[in-house]
Amino acid sequence: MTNADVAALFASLADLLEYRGENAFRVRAYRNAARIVESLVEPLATIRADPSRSLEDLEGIGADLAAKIGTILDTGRLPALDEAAAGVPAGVFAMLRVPGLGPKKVRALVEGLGLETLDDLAAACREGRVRGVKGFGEKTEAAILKSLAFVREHADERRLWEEADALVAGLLEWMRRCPAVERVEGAGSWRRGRETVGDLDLVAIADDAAAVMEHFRRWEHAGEVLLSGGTKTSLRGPGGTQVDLRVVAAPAFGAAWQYFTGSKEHNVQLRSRARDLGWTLNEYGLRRLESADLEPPEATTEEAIYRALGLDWIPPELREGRGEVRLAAEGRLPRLVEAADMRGDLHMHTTDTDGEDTLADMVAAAIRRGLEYVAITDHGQRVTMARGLDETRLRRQWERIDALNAALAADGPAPIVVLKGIEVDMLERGGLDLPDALLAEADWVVASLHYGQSQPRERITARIVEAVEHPAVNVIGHPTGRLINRRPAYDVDIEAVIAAAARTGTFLEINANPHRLDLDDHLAAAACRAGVRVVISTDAHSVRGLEVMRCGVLQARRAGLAAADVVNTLPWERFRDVALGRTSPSDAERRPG
Ligand code: DGT
Ligand code: CA
Ligand code: CA
Ligand code: ZN
Repeated sequence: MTNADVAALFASLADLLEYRGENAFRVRAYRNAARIVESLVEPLATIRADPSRSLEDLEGIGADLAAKIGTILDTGRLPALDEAAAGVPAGVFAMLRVPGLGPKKVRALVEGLGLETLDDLAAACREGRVRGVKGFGEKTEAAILKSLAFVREHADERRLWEEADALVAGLLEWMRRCPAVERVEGAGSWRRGRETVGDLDLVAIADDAAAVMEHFRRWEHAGEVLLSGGTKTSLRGPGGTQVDLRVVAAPAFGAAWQYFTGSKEHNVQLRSRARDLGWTLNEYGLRRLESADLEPPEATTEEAIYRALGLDWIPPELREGRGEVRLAAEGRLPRLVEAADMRGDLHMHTTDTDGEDTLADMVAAAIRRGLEYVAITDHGQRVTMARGLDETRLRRQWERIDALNAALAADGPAPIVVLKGIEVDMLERGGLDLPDALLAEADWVVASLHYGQSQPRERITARIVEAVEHPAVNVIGHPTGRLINRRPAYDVDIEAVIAAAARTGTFLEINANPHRLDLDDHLAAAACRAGVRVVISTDAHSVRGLEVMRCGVLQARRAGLAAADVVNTLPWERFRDVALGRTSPSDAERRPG
């Protein structure tokens, strides 16, 4: 049971008591208890396990609450809550979570209309029955319906990392404008680069925590304040996303930033390592288990915390409890690939198919991004919706690429090499959507599966393995086809695909589009272990689309990949020699400046 779990139980109890119309004093006491527990930085279990301390020493926690917390920690249950819930329709809890509906309103609705579930509530709103209840009008009815639709749409939905990143960037900028803030950083799953992010976590250094909280609540996107304590404030940001801000003193910043970056699993492993070494670790720092009065090691930086535990500093992307602690102990952490390592982008579209920007614009943008080579990979003819290219149109595009390369090299060394590529489609019946002889002339071939995605596992696997084995195919695009939050991967034996890629030297893509990130971190790591090299590609459909390379790099980092594991970190000449081995680029002499 975490502090948050305990707090949630008290908050539910307060809601239920209020719903039942019980003594307002008791309601307030439990609501306060929830707030106090939630804003504690130290785990309740730690305090309780320490024989020299008592839960009752915590401000605002008396004997009764301390006993209830003890019961929760031991049993996971709060008996008073079970009692209060007896006879209350199960749907009441869900109704209490509808924005704008407090316990009193919910009770009026449940009793006035005999509602039992959220669906009942929605139906009552639609049928105009809610406005008949005392205290409700047409406006409230409409507002409830809107809230219900929103809650339903976004329940359990985690934000894509890129969206979360935009929020964090804006929020950090805002918080850094607060004079009381000495330093503020993002933590949690955002910092670890997870493909989706639940809530946002910020850690700040300040002496005047109240001033920081006040500034936070004035953020332009700040919505409902969920919790406001001395060291922690939680509120809803855009789209209902929760943001947690914690304020600590400078000497504990490293410990707090480490703790709130997580992951939970990683922290559990660190704590257990600390215990083995005779320390206790929490968000305040490290203390000697036996002699608490010994001067503790400094906790100002994360490095200091890891160092004190005999570990190299671990990049946040690796902090998932997947063996990184052992590697850090043995000094064997990989040197992870960085965005600055990327030299080429090998999957992008233009206005010739479904891109928004022209060939010339895409190449100009790639030059501005400092890339040494790009492959233009518009869709093959099977993708009719995107006006996929047939042989004639593809050859015409290649002529324009030849001309563009010549123009780029007209006065001195070309700033970039443009490869003549194609994204061929794996046909439903097998085979590719353009002739082999044509593909043999391409500099770079991406093979993707867009149609027949619901075929049985053997069919899908056979189609992809066939493409892997095709002599002209360099890389498999978005190998599993998943779309985050929207569509699961197709049913494919990905291990067979990885094995075939290892056998044939075909590359597998990490598609950097934040909706795809395909291969994901686990599969990219598996591919790498099997000896497959990956290509990180943007699959850009516009100039702006080229920016998502960093999302793909994050995913590769989470997979533990070094630059050497990623083909398009190679400088042009090495890339040409090593990666284009099986095809012959039309002009191997071309060199960027
Ligand atoms: P999310 O928000 O679901 O995408 O994932 P996180 O990892 O950001 O999780 P969150 O926001 O619940 O907590 C942020 C970090 O705080 C988490 O990664 C580790 C730390 N943390 C929170 N609660 C606990 C806990 O009960 N035990 C431990 N060891 N760490 C915790
Ligand atoms: Ca979080
Ligand atoms: Ca959080
Ligand atoms: Zn594409």
